[in-house]
Amino acid sequence: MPELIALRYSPWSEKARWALDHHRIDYTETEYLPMLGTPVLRWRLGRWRGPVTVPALVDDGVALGDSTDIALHADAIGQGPSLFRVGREREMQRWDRLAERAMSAGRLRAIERVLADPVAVQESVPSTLKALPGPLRDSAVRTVAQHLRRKYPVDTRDFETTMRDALRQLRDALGPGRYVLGRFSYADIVMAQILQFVRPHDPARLGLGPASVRAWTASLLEDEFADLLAWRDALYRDHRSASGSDAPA
Ligand SMILES: N[C@@H](CCC(=O)N[C@@H](CS)C(=O)NCC(=O)O)C(=O)O
Repeated sequence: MPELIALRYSPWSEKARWALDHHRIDYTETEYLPMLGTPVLRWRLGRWRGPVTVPALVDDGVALGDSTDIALHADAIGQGPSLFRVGREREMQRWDRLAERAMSAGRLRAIERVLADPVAVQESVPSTLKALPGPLRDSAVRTVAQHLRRKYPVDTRDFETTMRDALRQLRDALGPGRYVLGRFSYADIVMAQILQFVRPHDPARLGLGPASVRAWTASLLEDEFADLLAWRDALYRDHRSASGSDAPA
């Protein structure tokens, strides 16, 4: 059975999970421990140089270390309608790149805000480290957060400009419709994920506590993009049930 190595709360992992669930693929999920889990991740991917990230999917000789590659693989082996539109590959890549930029800006902001709030730091302790004494647990979270900040530097520190630009493009693309490319596709999934950094959807499922939700939320953008938050919530309702699979058409 395919194994997804993922970070429970990460929007990148959710992109892959959503595509796998959409195609009704059975898989197991292993929680990745940032930094400490890197040697094992390298071994699972057979990749000894360069950065390795999650989500990663290991499936019978196939080792994929990128969320979009996992979604394409799910499309190839799974059931149900494709999430990729033939002839619109360039547009899809453009949305994926736009989402990547917005999520990277969101991640940097969220990391900094978590580090500034001791309660959010405590909430971020992975379950495998919960048994450590308090100060050690907190310093483990801080070390990992600083590692992530160094590993994923972003061009712009201006979260709001980057996010606002991406969200306006999303709004224009949707127009009066429901889907970025006319029908439900991977472009909707990736653009829904950027809204995690405006207001996280279903934080309990992702293991995000209240202080972490506050750290991730951008109240200034919440009102301005209330229509897109409603769009995202409807997308989850109609295309991703609690068990993960799409609701019946
Ligand atoms: N382009 C990659 C980016 C994935 C990515 O940025 N993953 C982050 C999620 S926060 C990660 O692996 N962080 C933990 C680490 O780098 O150790 C993808 O789409 O899969």
